[in-house]
Amino acid sequence: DPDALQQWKDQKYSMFIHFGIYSQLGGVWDGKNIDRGLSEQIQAHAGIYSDTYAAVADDFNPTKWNPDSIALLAKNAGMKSIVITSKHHDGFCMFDASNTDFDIVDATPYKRDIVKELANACRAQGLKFGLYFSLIDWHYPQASPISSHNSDYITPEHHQYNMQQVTDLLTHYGPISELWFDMGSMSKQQSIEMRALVHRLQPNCMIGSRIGNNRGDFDVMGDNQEPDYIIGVPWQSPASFFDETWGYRSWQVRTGKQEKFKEKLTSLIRVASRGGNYLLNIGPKGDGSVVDYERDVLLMIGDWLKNNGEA
Ligand code: FUL
Repeated sequence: DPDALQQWKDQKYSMFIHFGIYSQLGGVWDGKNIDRGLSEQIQAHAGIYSDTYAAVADDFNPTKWNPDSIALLAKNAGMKSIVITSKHHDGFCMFDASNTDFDIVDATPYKRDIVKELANACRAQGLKFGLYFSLIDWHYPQASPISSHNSDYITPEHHQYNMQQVTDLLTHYGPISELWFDMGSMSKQQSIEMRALVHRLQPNCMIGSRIGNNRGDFDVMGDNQEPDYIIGVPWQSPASFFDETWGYRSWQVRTGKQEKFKEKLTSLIRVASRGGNYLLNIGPKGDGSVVDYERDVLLMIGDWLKNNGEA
């Protein structure tokens, strides 16, 4: 649908959220700050066994998670949509998956479907709602094992498993504006099947290029990458506050807010003026609260946009 494509392009600025049981660890394992790799991937970087890692879900109870205030924050920041991690590489589902109990409803004391409640909150604020979905999975036994490059092939069983979860996500959560696939290497046939499934269930759902094999509707740049050339297709730059992590890191050293505000606003303007979408990430804490620093910088950008007639 050309309208859906245009609407997606017109968003220009959106919120990315990395939230999962890794948020609970905040970049710390066994009393040590794990400074290798991104904190949402701590399972791999700290070398945690799958069963031990899965037990983190037993204590995941983000009672301060407030979908309505997150949606309001995005709106006040001048953003037009929210894209949240429905499943990251650790395989933990932030929705009620039909084919595993390793999810927010079945495996945690919280028991509430985070994807569903955020979808509703976004709709109430007039925001679009999209989903990040990791194609690799460190929990599913039939998937390729953890590797250093995260781009292993997807086994036939794992592909069916992912297809079922994408079906869940596209049938129980209302209109999904984009599906942000990540990592793994699907075969051409698998990418074709996945694309067909998404568009059969929701023809207006835009697919990110990390689905592989040129089967995306828009190009996703490298993490924190901004092209300095004009791209002929719709595109997006995913951005994190700091290069080191997307998921919450309790010991992150943060530069001054004013400096960060200028840096991120500059990126937003650069991306939007070249026709791209800027997808700026927040990493809420394990209790579900938003990091003050991130909220403050987002609101500074939102105020600037309002004062300059851009929002
Ligand atoms: C990457 C992932 O491996 C990171 O953990 C993060 O989710 C980033 C947005 O995409 O490829």
